[in-house]
This record gives sequence, C-alpha cells and structure tokens, in this order.
Amino acid sequence: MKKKISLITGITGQDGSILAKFLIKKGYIVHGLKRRSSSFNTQRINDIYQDIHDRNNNLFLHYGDLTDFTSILNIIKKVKPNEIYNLAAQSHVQVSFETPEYTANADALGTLRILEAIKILNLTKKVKFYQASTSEMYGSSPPPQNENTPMHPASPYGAAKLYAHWITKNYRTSYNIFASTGILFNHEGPSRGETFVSRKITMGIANILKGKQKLIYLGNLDAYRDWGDARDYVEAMWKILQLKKPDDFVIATGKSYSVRSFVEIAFLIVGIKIKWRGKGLNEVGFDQKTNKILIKIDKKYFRPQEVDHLRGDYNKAKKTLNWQPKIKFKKMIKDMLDKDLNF
Ligand code: NAP
Ligand code: F7E
Repeated sequence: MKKKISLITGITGQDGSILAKFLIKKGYIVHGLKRRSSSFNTQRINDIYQDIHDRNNNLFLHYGDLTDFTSILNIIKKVKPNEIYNLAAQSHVQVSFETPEYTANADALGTLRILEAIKILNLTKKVKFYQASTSEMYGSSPPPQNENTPMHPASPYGAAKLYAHWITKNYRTSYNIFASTGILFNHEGPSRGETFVSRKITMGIANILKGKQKLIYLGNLDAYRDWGDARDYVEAMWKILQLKKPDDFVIATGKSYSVRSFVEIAFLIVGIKIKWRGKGLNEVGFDQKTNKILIKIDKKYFRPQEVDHLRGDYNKAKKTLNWQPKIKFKKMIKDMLDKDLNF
C-alpha cells in the first residue's frame, strides 16, 4: 500500500518532533519544514534522522520559513502531502509582547500563506490541513473553556493565533478545504522548551540538586493552567485529521493547577517540601527542612497582561475522537525531572 505523506511545519519544536515520531511509527513518510539557523536546531529529531540516500528513509527536511511564501509554495508543490500539520510558530507568550509584529507575521500570516498555497496549487480536495490553535485565544474568558466559549486574547500571540484560527475556518467554508483546528491547552514533557515555566522549574530543580544553581526566579505564581502531556496531544492532532469532516476541538485534561502548585509538586517529587513567606515581589519559597530560599520573584517575568485561569472542557474530543489524556500530571513532571536530572 502507498505510504501516506505528511508535512509538518515546526518539526524541530516540541510537538513537531513528537508528532514526526508518532507518524513514522504509523507508516507515514514525514517531510518537515525547518528554518535555517547558525547552529544545529534539529536536536529533538536527531534520533530519527536518517541518511537521505538510504532507500528506507522516511524523514525529509526542507529549508523554509512561515514568513516566506515562496518557500512554503515550493515545498508543498514538491512534497504533495496528504496531511499538513501547521505547528510552526513564535510560541512564547511573553516574547510576543516584545516581538508583536514578527509574531503576527509568522503565526497569523504564516497560516494564511499555507492555506493560500493549498488553493493556488489546486490541492483543496487532496490535502487535509491541521492548525495548531491554542487556549491562549480565550484570554480573559473564565473556565471551563470549550469550543463555544467567547475568545478574548490577552497577548499579541493570542491575537495572532485567533486570526490563524478564524482564517482556517474561513478557508474551510469558502473553499471546501479539509481544514481543522485543535485548540490545545498547555502541554509539556521532557522536550519542552527551556523558557516555558514547567521546564524552567524542572531544569531549575535539577540544577539546584547538582549544585549548579542556587534558586529559581519566577513571575506570577497564581496563574492557573490546564497542563497536559505533549505525547497524548499529538495523537489528538492525528485523530482530528482522520475524521470524515473538518472540525474544531478542545484538547485538554479538564484539571488546572497554579504555577505555585507546580513548584510545590515538582520539589516534593525530589523530597523537598516548599513553604512560602512574604508577599508580592518579596515572596519567597524555602525548603522547610533547611530554610534555604529556593524560589524568588523577579518582576521581569510578569507579563503586561496575564491569562488568569485556563481549564479545558474536552468532552467533544472525547465523544467524537474517542480521545482522552492518559498521562497524569505528576507522571509528566516526574518524566521531565528524570530527563533533567540525568542530563
Ligand atoms: P515550539 O517548541 O516553540 O516549536 C515551534 C516550532 O516552530 C519550532 O520548530 C520552530 O523552529 C518553528 N518556527 C518558529 N518560527 C518559525 C518560522 N517563522 N518559520 C518556520 N518555523 C518556525 O512549540 P510547541 O510547543 O511545539 O508548539 C507547537 C505549536 O502548537 C505552536 O504553533 C504553538 O503555538 C502551538 N501550541 C502549543 C501549545 C503548548 O502548550 N505547547 C499549546 C497550544 C498551542 P526552531 O526550532 O528553529 O525555533
Ligand atoms: O507560562 C507563569 C506565566 O510560558 C505559564 C505556550 O506553549 O501555553 C504556553 O503559554 C504561566 C503563565 O506558558 C514564569 O505568567 C510565572 O501564567 O509556561 P508559560 P503559557 O504562557 O501558558 C499556551 C497554551 C500556548 O499556546 C503557548 O504557545 O506561568 N509564569 N513565572 C512564568 N512563565 C514563564 N515562561 N517563566 C516564568 O518565569
């Protein structure tokens, strides 16, 4: 049987790398769009990278950028994928306040460029398109959030992703493209980027235990997030494209924890009980046994606007996709700590 062909933008990122491995296991040929960088940016996929001359090779990388229409058009023309997963993005919320224009170009217009390429190349009936939408689009809408919850993005990232979300739905209706979205809530794991709060905490703990770092500086401890595991979430992306009809789905765990709880649970896994004292910027977290301060607050990690509470209602995905999260919150943190402690 002819192998299915997929194209993943953002293949070098957390989700792209996990999805690539998932699809290769399912028998797909995987093509990935990667940006040129001055040093290697393929660490997360080195373990599946094969010599392109190998006859059994099923992973191919192409240079391109979501801000460069020509590269997108040429890659899609060459690869003729059955499925496109658009995972590339400037994905850091805080960074989007510093680079709002670039974030809009890559995250919002980048999505439009792919959809236009599908249309121009007359692939509207041949390709299925997945857009990586995000719970950040809800912004200030209170939890629980589902597919019908009003969206009030609270960052340039959230606003750019909301454009991408709507232009995907728009191309679905206007041009009959199989274009779906997954509204994914936060998802982490051992290959999470080092500046997201989960990985910053697990790497910080590992460094403290190894004597390489004294304490961790954080921002707002009282935001709540619905944290799932990326390994579960890439399966949902694939399932969304296997349906007969395109649609939009919330992918979440239905449970939320504060950043403060994340800190406490992660430290407890390595046997340290964190207690808190002080208020606001002067609050500190310390080891109950030794009194050593292990958490301090730095105002530079606060955002101009915060999203206070995200907790997803994934009932539609459960019913329609037969999907539900398998990996529990503590197991995910433990896996992250295991990786960071053994690094
Ligand atoms: P990530 O680890 O930050 O990966 C982002 C990927 O996009 C990387 O491969 C990056 O390349 C690439 N990229 C960035 N700008 C690009 C550009 N202009 N052109 C081409 N590629 C570009 O993000 P992730 O956590 O895997 O998330 C995957 C997608 O899901 C993103 O769209 C994100 O916004 C969205 N999302 C994530 C979450 C989450 O909690 N993880 C939740 C909801 C939605 P480099 O490796 O070269 O930097
Ligand atoms: O922040 C607070 C911060 O950067 C989580 C992206 O994948 O998920 C992610 O966006 C919370 C926020 O993720 C620090 O203020 C406190 O309330 O890990 P984060 P995020 O902003 O929720 C969504 C769904 C996406 O789509 C995004 O692509 O933690 N926080 N102190 C901190 N955050 C960071 N990064 N660093 C701190 O020191």
